[in-house]
Amino acid sequence: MFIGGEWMNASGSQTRTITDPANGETLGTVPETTDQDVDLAVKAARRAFDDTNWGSTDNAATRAQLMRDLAAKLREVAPEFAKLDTQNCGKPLIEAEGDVADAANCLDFYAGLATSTMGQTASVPMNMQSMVLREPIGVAAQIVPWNYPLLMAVWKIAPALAAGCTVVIKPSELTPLTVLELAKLAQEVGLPAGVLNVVTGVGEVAGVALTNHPDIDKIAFTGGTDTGSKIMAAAAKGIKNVTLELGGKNPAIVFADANLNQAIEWIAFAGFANQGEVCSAGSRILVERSIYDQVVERVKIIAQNIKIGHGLAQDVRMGPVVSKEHYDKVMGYIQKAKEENCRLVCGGSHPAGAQFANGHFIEPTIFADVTPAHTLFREEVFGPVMSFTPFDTEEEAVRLANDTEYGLAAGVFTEHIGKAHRVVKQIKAGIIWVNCYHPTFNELPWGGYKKSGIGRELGKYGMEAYLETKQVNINLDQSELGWY
Ligand code: TXE
Repeated sequence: MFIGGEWMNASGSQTRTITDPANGETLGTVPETTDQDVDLAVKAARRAFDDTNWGSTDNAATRAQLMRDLAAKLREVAPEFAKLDTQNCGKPLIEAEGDVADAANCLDFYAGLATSTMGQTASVPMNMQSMVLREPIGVAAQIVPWNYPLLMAVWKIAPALAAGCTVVIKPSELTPLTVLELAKLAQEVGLPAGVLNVVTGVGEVAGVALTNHPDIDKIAFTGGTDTGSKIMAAAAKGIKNVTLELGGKNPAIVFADANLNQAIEWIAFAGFANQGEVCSAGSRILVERSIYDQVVERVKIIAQNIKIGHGLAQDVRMGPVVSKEHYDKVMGYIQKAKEENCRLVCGGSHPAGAQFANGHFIEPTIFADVTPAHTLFREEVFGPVMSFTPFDTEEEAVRLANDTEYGLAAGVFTEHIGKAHRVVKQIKAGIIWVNCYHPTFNELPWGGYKKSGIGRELGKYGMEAYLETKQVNINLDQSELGWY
């Protein structure tokens, strides 16, 4: 763990073995953090916030420089970080390389915002000079998942540091390695002790201790909706500011007038990128009936030709899912879809071959003729499993798209500009792609409607999540009050 600028083991001296989900090989061991360790980390972050000038406005340029230095260091060692994320969570190297590049850019983007946060002045009645100041919230507890180990951490660390907060971050117990490596780089560039602390360990111990700690001011979480609900309950007890980025059951609507050659590839990418372990994965494909069979068939051909394997191997575009537990969960959804008579178009099994024997691999899987009555239409699988559903009218497409308790992302494929805008306005989701799927930019807000979360990450919106707002009224009038 990295606490108060020092590397340490857990007080209980317990450890956890971290493995490669593609072959079960051991990658390392990390400390299994206890409540006591979390307390140490929060106290270190508290001291760095309360007793140093880290968060003050006159330190903003220094914060920005440190973040740029961290981004530069990360770029220097990008290949090692990409390799480590691939080994730890299974994603293809080409995706991990993109994640590391995005993470470095995210640090640079927020370095820019560190020195450009501004309050406001306001015109009010009475002879007052009124203004609104923005200040860092304080100590941020950040809990991140395993599907983008480095990138999700940086999406949280970067705006917090830029705002002047201090951080205790807990990576997923499955994928802590690149966050620990990032802390090493932070130490190398001279980030002051206590500003960034990393605790490893399971959610039920380290996560609970962190979200219940009285000395934190803010909780930011990305993960499953059930865990999000528990975290919100913990935040409610302490009246803590909370940001949640949760799951999705995201639709992509394909109209008959779409550019099909383009749409087909984006649709496969929507569902199968990162093994489908993406909160914004396009997992419910709604297709206008006249092109339905053709679209299902063409995406099937892509799915059957996706190269599966260890993410480090050449040309692999799908690795294993993250763990045995998650493999069983995804396989359980496939089994259920079969039992509920969804039509299996392709995949649905562990791929055959000795090279897959010790890994949590699942074939790219497509079910067709899925209706809102099916579990597959409603529940987030978080694996390489896509469902296809036909529709007849624009109204029906919108109704099906919104027929979910989630509202993170959606895709719309059409060459008709008016239709695209009409549908975009009606879909209740925080992120919508038209004629593409998944491109994500540091400049733009990321987050969901409905059960997909609360608040936004990225862009200036992501910075807002770490800033308090203070009104100040200065009386310019010299007369006495005359009230009593
Ligand atoms: O996630 P958890 P899990 C979805 C996806 C997946 C499901 C469960 O559908 O199948 O969630 O995955 C920490 N207090 N997503 O169980 O539990 C935990 O240690 C505090 C969507 O792996 O949400 C880890 O660091 N922290 C998603 C983090 O929460 C707790 C990404 C996420 O783990 C905690 C991942 C607790 N009580 C899964 N319990 C997305 N939105 O991208 C766990 N944690």
